[in-house]
Amino acid sequence: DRPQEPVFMEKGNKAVFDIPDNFLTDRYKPIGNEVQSRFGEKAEQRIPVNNISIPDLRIPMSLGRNEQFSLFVPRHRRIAGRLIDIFMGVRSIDDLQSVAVFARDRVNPYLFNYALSVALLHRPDTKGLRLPSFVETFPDKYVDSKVFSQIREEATVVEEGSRMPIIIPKDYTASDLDPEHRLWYFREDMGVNLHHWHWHLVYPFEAASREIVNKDRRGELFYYMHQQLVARYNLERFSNNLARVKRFNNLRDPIPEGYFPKMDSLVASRAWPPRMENTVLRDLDRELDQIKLDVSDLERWRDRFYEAVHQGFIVDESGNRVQLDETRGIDILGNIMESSIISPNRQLYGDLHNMGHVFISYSHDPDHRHLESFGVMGDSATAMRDPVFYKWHAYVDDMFQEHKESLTPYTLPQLNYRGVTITGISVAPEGGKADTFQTFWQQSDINLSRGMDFVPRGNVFARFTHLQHAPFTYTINVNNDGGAARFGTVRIFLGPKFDERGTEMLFRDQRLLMIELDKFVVSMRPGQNTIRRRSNESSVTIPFERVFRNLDDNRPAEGTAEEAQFNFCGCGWPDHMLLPRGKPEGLPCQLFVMVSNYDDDRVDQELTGTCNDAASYCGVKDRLYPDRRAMGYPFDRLPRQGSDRLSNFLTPNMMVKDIPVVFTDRTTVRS
Ligand code: CUO
Repeated sequence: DRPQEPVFMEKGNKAVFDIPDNFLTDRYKPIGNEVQSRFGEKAEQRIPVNNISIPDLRIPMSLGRNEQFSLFVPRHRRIAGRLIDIFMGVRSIDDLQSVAVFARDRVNPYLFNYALSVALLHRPDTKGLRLPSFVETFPDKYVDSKVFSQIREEATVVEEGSRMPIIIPKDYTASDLDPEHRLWYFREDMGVNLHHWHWHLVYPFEAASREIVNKDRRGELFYYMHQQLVARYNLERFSNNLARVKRFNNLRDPIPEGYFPKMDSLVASRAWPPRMENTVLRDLDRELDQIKLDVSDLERWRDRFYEAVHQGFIVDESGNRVQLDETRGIDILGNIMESSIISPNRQLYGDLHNMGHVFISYSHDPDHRHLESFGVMGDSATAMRDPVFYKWHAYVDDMFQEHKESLTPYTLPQLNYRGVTITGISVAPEGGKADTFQTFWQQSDINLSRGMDFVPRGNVFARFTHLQHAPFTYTINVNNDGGAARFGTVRIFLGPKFDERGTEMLFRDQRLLMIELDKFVVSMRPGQNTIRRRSNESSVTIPFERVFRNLDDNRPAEGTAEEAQFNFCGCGWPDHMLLPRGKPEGLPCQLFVMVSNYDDDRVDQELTGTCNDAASYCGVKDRLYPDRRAMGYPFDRLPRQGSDRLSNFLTPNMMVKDIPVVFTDRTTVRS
C-alpha cells in the first residue's frame, strides 16, 4: 500500500498548519497569530501539528538561512548529513511533519529541502511519496532571474484567469559570438538539470546512515550515468559542427570557456557568480567553508587513482589490496572517484571528482576575499549549465576508461546469442520519413508560483523552449531458430557515424559516443518474431509530465487507474531530450540493436510497484540494478582483435542501420 501523503503535499491543498506556540521563533511570536489568520483565511483545511520535544538543530542551523548550500562542500555535506539523520530518526509520519514544520522556519531552505527530500525517499513509511518538482520549489536555480520580476508583476496586477505565461527567452546567457553558446538548449534545459539534481538526490554521496549511500552498484552507476551525459553532449556538439569536448586534464591550464549564468539566488539574494574566460584554478583557502586544499592535492589524488588502475588493485583503509576485477572494479573506482562515504579509502584516494567541482566553482574567489559564494558548478541542480562541467566529466570519464581499457575485450561467446538472429530493424517517426529521426523546438508552460511568495496567490506560468522529437516506433525482426521460446534483452544505442573531421569512426572512439536509447526484455517464440517498441517506453527517459510534475496540473485524480500507474519517482532523463538535435541536412548516425541472452542478464527480483521505468541511468529504487551485465555493455570495453569498426564487431544477434537525425528549425507549442 502506498503510504498516506502528508497533508502538506496533497493535491490542490490550501491548508495552514496549526503550530504549537513554542514552535514559533521568538521574533515571530508577537505576530504569529496574525500571520496564521492572514494565510488561514483562504485555507480549506487546518492541519494540526503535534507538539514534540524540540529537536537539536544546532548543527543544521550553523548554515545561515540565506547562504548558498552545496552538496560538494564538505562542511555542507556534514550539516546535511545531520539533518537527514534527524528526519530519518523520528518515529512516525506525524512526528516527521512536526520536526519538518519546526525546522522549516529555522534552517536554510535549500538544505531543508534537500534533507527532507532524501529522508522522504528513504524512510520506509514515506517511500513512494511524490516530491514536488524542484523547479517549482526553487525556480531560481533553473531560469533567467529577469523572469521573476515579470512574474511578480503579472501576479500582482492581473487576475489569475487572465494571466499570460511569462516567456523565458530562448537563449539568454550569451550571444553566438561564443561558439559554446550553440549548446544552450542542452546545458540549460530544465529537464536535463532536474534529472541531474534528482540523480544525486537518489544517490547521495554523504549521509550519516550508510545504507542511504551504499546502494547496489552505485559507484558504477556514477561512472555510467555521467559517461552517458558526456556522450550525449558530444552528439549535440556534432549536431552543431563542434568537435568533441576537450578533457580538462591539466588542472594548471586556464579554462578557456567562461560562463555567465544570469541567475539570482532567491534564498541568498545574490547573483550566481560568473567565471571569466581563461580562469586558472588556484589553491583554496576559505575559512567559512572550512576548505584548505591545494591544486596539488587534486593532482596527488589523481595520481593515486591512476596508480591503482595500473596496478589493478586499490588499498583499503586496513592496508589490504582489493583487486579491480571486471565485475567489481568499476564500482570501487566510482566510489573512490566521486568520492562517497563508501569509498574504501578516502584518506589515500581523497575526494577527486567532488573537489574538482569545488575548485572550479570557487575559481573566481578562492580565498573568499570578495565574499562570493560558489558558481553553478558547485550545485548539482545547476552544474550542467556550465561548459566546464563536460570538460571536467570528460576527464573523469577518461580516468575510468583507463580501467575499462585494461579489461579483456568481450569474446564472441560473450557477445553472441546462439540461435538468435536479427534480420531487420527500422524506425518509423510519427509524421516523418521512415528510418529518420525528426527533431524540432517546442514551447511548454510550467507553473512557477510554488517557489515564489506573492499575494494574491494563484498560478503563474513560464513558457520555455526546449528540444523535442517526433515520437517513433522501432520495429525489430528477430529469428529464433531454437525449438522453444527464449528470452532476450534488447539493447538499443545510437552513435555518430562520422567524427568531427568527417571520417568514419573507429570502434574504439565510437563506443564512447554510443548513447543508450532503450533496453527491455522480450520473449521470442520459435521462428520469426516482430518486436515493436515505442520511443516513449524508453528505459532511459521519463515523460515530460513527470519531469515537471505539478501537483495541481499533472497529477491524476485520486483513486483513478492513472493514479495507480503514476510513478512518483522523478529520476530519469527527460523524454524530450531522448535524441540529439541533429542537423537540418541530417546528422548521419548509426542505430545499433542487440538481443543478448537473458540468462546472462537476469537479476531475480520483484519489480512490480517500484520505480523502474528509467532504470538505465537511475537504477530501480530499493532494488538491485536490473541488468547483470556491465553498464554500457557491449560498448564499455575495447573491441576484440579484428573489429576495428562497428560493422565488423557485429555478431548475428546484432544489427546496425544508418539513420540520420533530421532537425527542422520550427517551433511547436505543447497543447
Ligand atoms: Cu553529477 Cu559531477 O557529478 O556532477
